[in-house]
Formats: sequence, structure tokens, C-alpha cells
Amino acid sequence: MFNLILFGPPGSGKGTQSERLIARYGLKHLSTGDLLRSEIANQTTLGLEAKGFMDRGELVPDAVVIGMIRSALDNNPEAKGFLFDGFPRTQAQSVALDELLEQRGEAINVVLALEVTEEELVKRLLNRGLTSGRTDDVNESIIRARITEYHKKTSAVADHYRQFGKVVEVKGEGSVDDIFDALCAEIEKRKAA
Ligand code: B4P
Repeated sequence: MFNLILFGPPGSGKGTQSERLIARYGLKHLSTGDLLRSEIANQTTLGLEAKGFMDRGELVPDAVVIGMIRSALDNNPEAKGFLFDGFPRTQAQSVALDELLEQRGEAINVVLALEVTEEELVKRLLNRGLTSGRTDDVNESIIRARITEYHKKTSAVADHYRQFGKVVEVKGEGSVDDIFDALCAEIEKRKAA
């Protein structure tokens, strides 16, 4: 199995690049953002609980997202690897993911961290907000709150995996094709190792 985390601030291109990476490598895509939005669309109890946090640009509680990932791993025993997109987002989620994978005899192979400046992130998300219908993309102060959450809680995820030498930084500005090629080059190196 090959398991990778696509890491980076909101708007760094995780969703965009994940689509291409899963197509190239046949990985199972696990996006906690997509899973949460689907719970909201179906008006489940979990979705109703998550919506308030997401609308304010805050992270959803760890127990909720860890439970979702546990179920997703259980439901995909045949997967040849997972691409984690937007998860883990806290130190506690990182530890939980490592444990969930270890119980299955697996581990994270690489964390690819997309680097994008804050002004570019805000520009991209406001632009996506024009068409996405996402309530967390339309208001600049909510977008900045999401970026602040990222610096406060999510950058710890990179620190966690750095201690195991698993983090590779990739420039997340430029054309989608060039960024994709850079990500693939790093994956190929790790697969060959
Ligand atoms: P997510 O759904 O993960 O959303 P995101 O980080 O905003 O998006 P992403 O980074 O994937 O977007 P992309 O760059 O592809 O999270 C939403 C919310 O859910 C969070 O705020 C939180 O409340 C909650 N949540 C999710 N996971 C959680 C967890 N584990 N724990 C707790 N809470 C959690 O796209 C951005 C835009 O940039 C697009 O319009 C795209 O077209 C554009 N773009 C991409 N690449 C580009 C490039 N190279 N050049 C120009 N534009 C580009």
C-alpha cells in the first residue's frame, strides 16, 4: 500500500491536485472536507453539528473527523492506498491516524506540503466563492479565520511528521500541471525507495 497526506493551508490546491493524483495512482481519496459537506447536504446529526464550525472557519472537533476516517478505512479494505486530503489537521488527528494505520499494519509513506502565500490563498478562495456555493468561501474575514486556524493548529501536523522525515515541501504556486508534475516526482522517489 502507498499512503500519502496532501497537506497545506485552505486554498493551497489540495482538492485540485487530489483529483489528479488519485487518477494517476489509483488511491482511495479521503477528504474530510468532502465527507463533512456530504453529511451537511444529507442533514445528518453529524452534519448539523459540523456546519456551525465550518461556517465560522473553525475546525470541527477531533472526535467527529477521526470517527469519519475510521469508518472510511473500515469500509475500504480493498484499497491499494489512501490519499488523505485535509486530514489530519491537528496533532491529535495525526496521532490517531498513525494508530489507525498501525492497527492495519500500515503507515504514512509521505506528506506532501503545498506552500502558497496568504494573499494568493485569499484570492483563490474568494474566486472559488463566486461559484462554489460554499458559505466558508464568500467572506474574507472567514477565509482569514481559516488561515489563522491553520497556523494555530494545523501546522503542528507537519512538525509531527517531520520528526519521522516524511515531509516534503512543494511550491504550490504556478500552473496546476507543473505542480502536479512536482508532486508526482516526489511520489515516484518515495515509491522507488
Ligand atoms: P476543506 O474542504 O479541506 O477545504 P479547503 O482546505 O478550503 O480546500 P482545498 O485546499 O482543498 O481547496 P483547493 O486548494 O483545491 O475544509 C473545509 C472546512 O472543513 C475547514 O475549514 C474545516 O472547518 C472543516 N474540516 C475539514 N477537514 C477537517 C479536519 N480534518 N478537522 C477539522 N475540521 C475539518 O482549491 C482552492 C481554489 O484554488 C480552487 O478554486 C482552485 O481552483 C484554485 N486553485 C488550485 N490550484 C491552483 C493553482 N495552481 N493556481 C491557481 N488557482 C488554483
